[in-house]
Amino acid sequence: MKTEALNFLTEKIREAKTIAITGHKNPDGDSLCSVLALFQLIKLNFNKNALCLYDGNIPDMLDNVPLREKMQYFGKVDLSKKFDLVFVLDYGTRNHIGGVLPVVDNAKFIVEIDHHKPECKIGNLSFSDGNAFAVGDIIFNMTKKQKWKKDQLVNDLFAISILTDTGFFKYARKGSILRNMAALVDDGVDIERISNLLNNKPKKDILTEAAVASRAEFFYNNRLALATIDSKDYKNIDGRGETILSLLTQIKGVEFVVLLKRQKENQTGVSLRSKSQPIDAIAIALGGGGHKCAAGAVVQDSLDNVRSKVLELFRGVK
Ligand SMILES: [Mn+2]
Repeated sequence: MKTEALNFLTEKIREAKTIAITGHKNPDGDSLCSVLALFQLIKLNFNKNALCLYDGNIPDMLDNVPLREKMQYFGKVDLSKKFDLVFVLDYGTRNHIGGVLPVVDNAKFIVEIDHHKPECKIGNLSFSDGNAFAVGDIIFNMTKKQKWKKDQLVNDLFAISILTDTGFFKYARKGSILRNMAALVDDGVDIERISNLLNNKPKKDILTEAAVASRAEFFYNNRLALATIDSKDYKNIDGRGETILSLLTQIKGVEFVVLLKRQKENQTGVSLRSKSQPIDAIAIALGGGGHKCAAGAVVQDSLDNVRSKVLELFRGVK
């Protein structure tokens, strides 16, 4: 992170009269909490208010995160307004921004902070780091470098970003993110409290997820587990079916987990997980993307067709 870029950013925040912050559609822990952490940092350090926008659904498990009430649904704001400064965090590609995209396109100045590959830069100023594990971690480093003031809310939000995007450190590949978390713990973050704050799923969710997992099919000598969320289940599941993925991944001998979601008659969501071998190429082949061992796509095709296509693609990596 270059000092000049950070100073330029500081200047831009100082000049801006109107600021909006957004993440990707259907925010996850990192997307939501990095938006809210930045909101609070701008308030504390620049005495400015920012509008926090989202599209899609915020999962119930994130209902208790600090400042959650600041998030505004894009459909309730004037999208034609030209903001002086718009931050786009953890967005992945333009397609992931959803209904907030007009606000980004109308912005006088766009700052992006992201950690996705491949890079699809849209900002006038970019803090994109494909090696970072969470956007919350990038903003934590920014805060440290700029010596911005932060409070307990910001610390908790950084911690939730980091914990959720690293799967409570399972995917942490560098010590730096643990050292940043250590600093947050020394600053008053209680990991057990945060973990309990996220145990907030509706009963129907967990029971549906368990039922979907129990109907999973197994292929290629039980190395691949495939679960299917039908339209009826889909309404009951909030978020991305992480419990299903986690349950199936725990099975001895299972290397790959595929979760197919019938979102519409001709639209199927695909989540892919792998214990070790990279599977991002499969997500890319389906028109999606993601990380090496956790990727996904939304395919405009029927569930049956996508199922055959995915099984065929896995034939090569089994
Ligand atoms: Mn993220």
